[in-house]
Amino acid sequence: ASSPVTVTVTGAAGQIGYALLFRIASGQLLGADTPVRLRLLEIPQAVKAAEGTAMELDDCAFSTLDSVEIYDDATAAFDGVNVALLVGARPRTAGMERGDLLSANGGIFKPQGAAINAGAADDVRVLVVGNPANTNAFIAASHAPDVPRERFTAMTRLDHNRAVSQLATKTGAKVADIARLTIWGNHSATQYPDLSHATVAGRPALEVVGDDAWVRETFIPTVAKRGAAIIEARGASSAASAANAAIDHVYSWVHGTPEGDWTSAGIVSDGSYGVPEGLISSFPVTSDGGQWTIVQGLDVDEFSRGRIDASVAELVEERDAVQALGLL
Ligand code: NAX
Repeated sequence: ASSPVTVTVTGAAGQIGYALLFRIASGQLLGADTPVRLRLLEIPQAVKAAEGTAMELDDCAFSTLDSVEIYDDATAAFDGVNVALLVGARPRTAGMERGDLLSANGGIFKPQGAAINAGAADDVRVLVVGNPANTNAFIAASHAPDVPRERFTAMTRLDHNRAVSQLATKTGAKVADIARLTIWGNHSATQYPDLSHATVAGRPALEVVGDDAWVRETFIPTVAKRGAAIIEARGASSAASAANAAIDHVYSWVHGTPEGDWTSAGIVSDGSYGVPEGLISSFPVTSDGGQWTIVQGLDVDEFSRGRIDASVAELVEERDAVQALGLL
């Protein structure tokens, strides 16, 4: 077996944390041959709950789990970290203005970015799950000037997986037959789930569906509003599916994406597809096991252009707002 990999999870005592930690510890994140040194970061009030989860992790007797440590200090929690999963964030509560939301999250992601800068391993990979995920990743990256910006990513894999599932159901195909689907832009209601390059068992998805109205009036809003539909049904936000998507994102990053296919991830823009350089936006991406690469050369028709531009405009607004608040 290889030497242990240090994985730090923030918000470890939250509901996504509870769905995520056991899968990481059991080897599903990095593989069955890679021992995991798990670190849980929480706020002081939630440390006791995290200790309870750590007891349960012990009780699983996972052969892949090297150790579990609990922290309420970011600098210590990220010292030597190889994979950082930033799940803990300040949710929007009733009556909260966007500025308040961004400030509260700046207060979390600024020090965490600085702590990653101070102590992370040279090969660190960061995934931000906590919302607003793209902008939180942008804030953290801005406070980690010594870490290459492309190591900071934001999760849109849950949106991607939701879109794959909706398309498979509509076409009667298996999920494994769906390829080349893309989520563009922000992980928010403005996101653009794009079927224009997707295939179903090798055939163009739009041809198989044969119904533009379904794509525009049902598919896109269903994917974009799925989070709200889950809250409505469960009385709590997506947790197991979000944890699953976080596992998928890191697994694809570390193990690579399959030949001929791609996935979706929020990564730093190099200016591709007219997305301003430096923004953390979702793109069609492949991984070679080391780094993400934006799939190049896709045709963007007028409808797609409008949808991508609208979501990217929201990312620009969020960036300008955090800049005005002095969070960068
Ligand atoms: P919970 O409220 O259950 O858990 C959040 C945890 O974070 C709490 O235990 C809290 O104590 C902890 N926390 C807060 N500040 C912290 C800090 N500074 N350091 C360490 N821990 C801290 O939320 P949960 O349902 O687990 O969701 C977590 C985040 O994921 C939320 O921001 C949520 O909006 C976001 N989501 C993102 C998704 C995505 O696709 N990118 C989908 C699912 C989810 O909605």
